Formats: sequence, C-alpha cells, structure tokens
Amino acid sequence: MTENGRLAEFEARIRRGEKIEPGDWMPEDYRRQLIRMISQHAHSEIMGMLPEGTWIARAPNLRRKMVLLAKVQDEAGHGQYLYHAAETLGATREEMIEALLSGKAKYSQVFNYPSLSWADMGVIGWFVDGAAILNQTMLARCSYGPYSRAMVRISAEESFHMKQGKEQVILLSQGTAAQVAMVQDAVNRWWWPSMMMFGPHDQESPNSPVLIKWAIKTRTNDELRQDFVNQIAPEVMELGLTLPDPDLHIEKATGNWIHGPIDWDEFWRVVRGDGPCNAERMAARRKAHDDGLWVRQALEAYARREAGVAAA
Ligand code: FAQ
Repeated sequence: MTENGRLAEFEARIRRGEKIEPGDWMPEDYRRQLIRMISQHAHSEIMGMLPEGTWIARAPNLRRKMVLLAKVQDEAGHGQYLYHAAETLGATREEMIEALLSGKAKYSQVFNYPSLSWADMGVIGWFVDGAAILNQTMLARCSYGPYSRAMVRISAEESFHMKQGKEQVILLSQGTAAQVAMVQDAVNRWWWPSMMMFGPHDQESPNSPVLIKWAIKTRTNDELRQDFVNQIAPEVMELGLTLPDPDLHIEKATGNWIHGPIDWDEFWRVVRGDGPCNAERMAARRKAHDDGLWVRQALEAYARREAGVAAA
C-alpha cells in the first residue's frame, strides 16, 4: 500500500472511532505528538507530587495524613502508567527522564507555584485535580488505545483526589475566621494558575488542529477551560468565598460564566522556567533521581543475575 493509502486507511479508522494500538501503522507526526503529550503528562504527574509532598509531614491529623499520602502516591502511579504508555510508541524511559532532568521537557506550569498553607491541600485537590479530570476524561476517549485506557483508570483516582480537596475547602470555609481567611487566600493564589493549566487560547494553540484531526484531543483548550469555570465558580460562591476575577459574570444568553483576561506573560514565564518554584522543583526532582541511583543499580544487577540463571 502507498503512504497516502495507509494515511487514508488510518484516518478512516479514526473516523470510525477505532482505537489505534502500538503495533498498528501510524503517521510519524501522530507518534511524535503522542510521545510529546504523554511524556509531558507523565512528568506533570511526577512533578505534581512536590507541592503536596511537602505537607505530608505537617498534616493536622492522622486521617488527613493518610489521605494526602495516598493521593501523592497515586500521582507516582499515574506517572508510571503514562511512561509505560509512551514506551509503547518507542520512547525510552531513560530518554524521557533525561529530557525532564535536563530542563528540555515541559511539565504543567501549575506545579511551579508554592503551597504556602494547609488550605492549599484542599484547593489543589479541588482546582488542580478538577482541571486535570476535565482534560483527562476527554483523553480517555482519545484515539490511541494505551493512552485512552490509562486515562480511564487515572480519571477514577483523580475523582477521589478532587473530592477530598473539595471536602477540605467546604470544611475550612465553615470554620473559624482564621480558617476562612486561610482558605480564601489559597483560592486567590491557585485560581489563575489552574485556569492556565488548559493551555493557551485556541487561536494560540499550535498543536490543537492536528491533535483534534486525529482525535487525540476531542475538545479544545478553551472549551475545557469554560467547563471548568462553569463548574467551579458557582460552587466557590455558594461557600461564601470569592474568586480573584473582578470581570467574572454569567452571560445570560449561554449561561456560561465569563472570566476576565488571563495573564499569558506570566504563563509563558513559568513554562520557560522562571516561575516562583521552577528551580526548587527541578532541584528536588534531580536529588530524588540521584538518591534513587542505588535502587536502579540493584534492579539492573538483579536483572543481570536472572538473565544469567536463565541462560545457564
Ligand atoms: N503547562 O499547542 P498547545 C495533573 C505548552 S496532570 C506547561 O495548546 P497542547 C494531575 C504545550 O506543551 C496536568 N506547558 O499544547 C495532578 C505546547 O508546547 P510544546 C497535566 C503548557 O499539547 C494533579 C505549548 O504550550 N496534564 O495535573 C501548558 O495542544 C495534582 C502550546 O500549547 C496533561 O499534561 C501548561 N499548562 O495542549 C498531579 C494532560 N499548556 O509541547 C499532581 C495532557 C500548554 O509544543 C497533583 N496534555 N503548554 O513545546 C494535554 O492535554 C495538552 O498537552 C495540554 C496542552 C492541554 C496541556
């Protein structure tokens, strides 16, 4: 079959809603886009452990500590599923990790902000995981089988993450004046970074057209961001809290909550490495990688010994 014939057959499969599997023919650009997105997603899960990880030892009671530990551990698991999904496309774990540690690879900008109070644990769960779920529920329907199946499982776990966060925000919003002030401050700091997670506006998003054409994304960045505002804004206000957006209002004709302008200069500064915690996060990740060297060496030695036993 000619290259054009293969492409036509591939696109027909996508139109029929079939999943593309690892051994199937696929255009190089489809493979490249998937490796880019899945590896960035995996890095985000791993880097995303850091803002919450710092609070595990400071959780206010045993129940909260157990929940937070379980959540942070889940994020490590999500990173594992996603690295595996990218490996099915020919990327190696070593290449992906090297790209992260060298600063070449991107990861979600939202994890380069500091978590300053216990209330951040609630707001990160509600807003950051809430934003992630909207995006991941869409990706669970994507055309690449391994990514789509990983997303089904990950989204189920993220839903627990979001609920535990929301429960904490509800509780703090009904607490003492100091607790209300603490949670309002966390809402103020995490709102815009969470809104930015969906990526640039559609007309500024160079990857979206091809991702949508090949059903990797089935909704646009702005569509998902709009769903997020519509879902979160009324619930935050119901709790007597406010969002740091003076332009936020409901549009009568559509029922949509319309938000004010997003500071894209800040977004790009953080993506390019100059956010409040980029250096700290990368240093923590590099240290964890160095500290884990003995584990990797032990695993390699074990694998060599097993291979030797099998060959004998
Ligand atoms: N941060 O053309 P587009 C989580 C980059 S997981 C940094 O619109 P695309 C769970 C983008 O890579 C959160 N960079 O890009 C959790 C591109 O640069 P490139 C992560 C960003 O791919 C919770 C350039 O801008 N989720 O939170 C960001 O079509 C709590 C142009 O943008 C995923 O990764 C950003 N926010 O759309 C864990 C989901 N946005 O690569 C722990 C999978 C854009 O060309 C605790 N990814 N850029 O050099 C996606 O759905 C998409 O990749 C988007 C971006 C929607 C993120």
